[in-house]
Amino acid sequence: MSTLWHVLGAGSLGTLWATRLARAGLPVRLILRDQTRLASYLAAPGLTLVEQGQAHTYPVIAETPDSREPIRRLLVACKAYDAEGAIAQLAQRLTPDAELILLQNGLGSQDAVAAQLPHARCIFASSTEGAFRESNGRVVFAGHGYTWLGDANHPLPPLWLDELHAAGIPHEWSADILTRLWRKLALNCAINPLTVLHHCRNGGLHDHQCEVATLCAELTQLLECCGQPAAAQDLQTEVERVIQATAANYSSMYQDVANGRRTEISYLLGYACRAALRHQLNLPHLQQLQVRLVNHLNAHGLPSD
Ligand code: NAD
Ligand code: KPL
Repeated sequence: MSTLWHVLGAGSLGTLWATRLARAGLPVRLILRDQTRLASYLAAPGLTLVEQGQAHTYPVIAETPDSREPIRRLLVACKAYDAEGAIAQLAQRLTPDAELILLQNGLGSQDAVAAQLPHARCIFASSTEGAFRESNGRVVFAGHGYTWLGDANHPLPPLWLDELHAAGIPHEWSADILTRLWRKLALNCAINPLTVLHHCRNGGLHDHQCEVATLCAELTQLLECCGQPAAAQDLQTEVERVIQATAANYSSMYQDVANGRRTEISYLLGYACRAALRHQLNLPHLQQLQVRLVNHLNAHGLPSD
């Protein structure tokens, strides 16, 4: 009998994972924020995944954090700024051998969760899959990609990776998940804030090549100083490649701001600037970028933490 997959968060990635696991016949339970959200889910139960224009609905059972059932395997699919609080609510329900998969972008939230749960295994993930929520319970699979999973403390992969395989979730066990997360953080720091400040698609950064190059040089210094030389390698070339490959897209941060949603700044640029400060590293352009972004968010009535 397979272990029940508890999925925290019925947003884009949570639904993308829950529907594919359910489609493979694996047991899935959705954890919703509160009774109000549970009541509206129960009014039209099931999660819908739209893939290549085809919608399929899967009958996933939902509950709230205060349900009593023990949790052995938990996919944490909320935003980075919600992760610590969400886990605090569930801590009592986690079994002594519980495993968590943390899907959050950026850095900082994973360590905060792991520190709360010294006995649980926390597996960090970095994903290039793309999905967006069309309406409550309905998610569109927008970009095929990959999810790298890893555990900096235990090199051995968990046996349930087979279940991801069965569910058609493209993934790879990564011995250097922190390098992947740092590399993605650096890419996001070099691209996302500038797209917000210049109000442009990723490709619009072709007009700001000097600014991008200066940021890449400072981010390279930061990665090397933080013991992440592999994540620093050829960073500028990679950033330029991503800008080119995603030229027509709006960055995730641009979309958050455009839709009046809180950004994950504190786990991306904020994390980078705090790391620089800790290492007494002077990175004036990165720090100036953060000041500009915080001012921009404040001017738009959005939180800057
Ligand atoms: P989302 O906002 O679509 O979904 C998050 C969900 O978590 C929301 O439904 C929210 O209500 C729920 N939630 C928050 N706190 C909760 C709590 N205490 N209990 C229960 N539910 C709670 O976010 P997303 O786009 O799925 O992103 C999740 C993470 O994955 C982010 O860190 C994001 O950067 C990363 N990511 C997303 C994508 C994507 O394509 N959407 C791709 C790669 C990485
Ligand atoms: O991950 C991204 C995002 O928009 O968050 C890319 C496309 C790499 C831009 O930084």
